[in-house]
Amino acid sequence: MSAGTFEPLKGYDELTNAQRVSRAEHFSKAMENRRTVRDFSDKPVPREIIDCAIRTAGLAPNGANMQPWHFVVVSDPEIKAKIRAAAEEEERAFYGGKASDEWLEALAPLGTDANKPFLETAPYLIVVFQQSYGLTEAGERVKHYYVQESVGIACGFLLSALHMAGLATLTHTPSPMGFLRDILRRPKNEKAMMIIVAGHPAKGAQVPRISKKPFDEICSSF
Ligand code: IYR
Repeated sequence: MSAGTFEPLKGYDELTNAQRVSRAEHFSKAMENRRTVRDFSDKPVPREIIDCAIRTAGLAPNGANMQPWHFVVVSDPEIKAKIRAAAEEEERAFYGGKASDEWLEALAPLGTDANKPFLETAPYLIVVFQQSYGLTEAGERVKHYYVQESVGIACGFLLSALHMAGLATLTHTPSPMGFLRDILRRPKNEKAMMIIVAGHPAKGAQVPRISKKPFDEICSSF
């Protein structure tokens, strides 16, 4: 076993506490406006925003720095159409009997159904894959750790980056998602975790009126 090499920590500028508080508040306010959007416009988005946001996602803390993720950016209309067709087939099964009544009742206020036109309308689909294990060039397996946690955090970074760049996002999780590995020809060590739809909202887009739990319900202190 060899010990790692170390370098000085950079980037924690000397801010005053007032500046730190102000930054925290600004970020929180900006994130307050992020909503899951289901009504997208086909207005184009510069690809560099998507790449930059994915670079941000790749900075997420993760198990043993294995970076157990892969992001596939889909803008090709034919591939989007294939993904939409396969997702809608799964969703029809979900809404048509697979989902429990309790689950469907929980979803009712969101107004979702098996139609997923945004999978074709939005300019970009980012399909996030988790790598259950790594594969060396020689085809040997490398163990990955805390895969779901790591990829979940990366998705959070990605959603925040896209939002801060002014784009609307939607986390879409057709279930099961095996078709994504086939359509996008990903290797067997990868499993799709979610599709992040990114673009501009349609003009006049509406979102469900939802409330957030009060702070003292989501946080306690000792
Ligand atoms: N995957 C389905 C159902 C769905 C499930 C949950 I939990 C949501 O928060 C939203 C939707 C769909 O995308 O419609």
